[in-house]
Amino acid sequence: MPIAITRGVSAGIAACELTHLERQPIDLVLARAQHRAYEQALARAGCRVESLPALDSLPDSVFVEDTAIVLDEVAIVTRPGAESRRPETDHIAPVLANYRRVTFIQSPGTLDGGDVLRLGRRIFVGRSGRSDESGIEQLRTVAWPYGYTVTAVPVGGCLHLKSAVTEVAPGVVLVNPAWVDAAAFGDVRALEVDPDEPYAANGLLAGGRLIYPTSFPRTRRRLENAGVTIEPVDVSELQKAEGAVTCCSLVFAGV
Ligand code: CIR
Repeated sequence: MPIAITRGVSAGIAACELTHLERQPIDLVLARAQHRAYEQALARAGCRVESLPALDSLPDSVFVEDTAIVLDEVAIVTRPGAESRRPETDHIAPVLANYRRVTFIQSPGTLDGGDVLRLGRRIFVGRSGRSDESGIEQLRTVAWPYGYTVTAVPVGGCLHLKSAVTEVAPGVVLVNPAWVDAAAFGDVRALEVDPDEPYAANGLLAGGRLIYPTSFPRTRRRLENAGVTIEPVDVSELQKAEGAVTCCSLVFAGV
């Protein structure tokens, strides 16, 4: 059974990092209800959800994806590009130690899990404002002995690589071509987001279905026409914090 690690929404989320969005008021009660519904969607998809307590002094800590990369063989705790987010990693490392050997990205390298897209044994890392050459090289050093390739990918106009591309079915990616060139991913089928929905490329594949925001109906139609089964979630409040659906969990194979 896959494991999905999540963390409750911080009471301090209003002070989250923002790069491409204007700050808007976030309804904490609604954000927490939406987050619980997201956890239920993960459970319906067949995951065992390990829901960690909110960390009220760390505004972005609901976005656990950025704190680690969990491969079948090893977990790599990141060193997030935003300084305010670095203390989050102290809270994820002991949890992951229950499942995997844990390694750490070391200073001065930076790496956000949101920049890391794994397609089988191929790992792609966005060269974004959050992840640098040293972080990418350190990930490569840990992953290559297990047979993974690690390829840096230029990404622009968005926060992370996975703002621009995610896997929506085996061998199928959903991309915003304005932010990343799908040719980087080689032999995959690439679907494009609707041009009116630039933020629509982030979906979370779990248990054969795609956990996907309700806010992108045009792209959703494209996905359904391509045969993708959608599990809809409303994450409007987390989107105001520049979050999406992959960022709120770490999903990996159980042991
Ligand atoms: C940040 O800027 O770090 C947060 N406000 C949003 C992080 C979203 N994470 C993700 O897409 N993996």
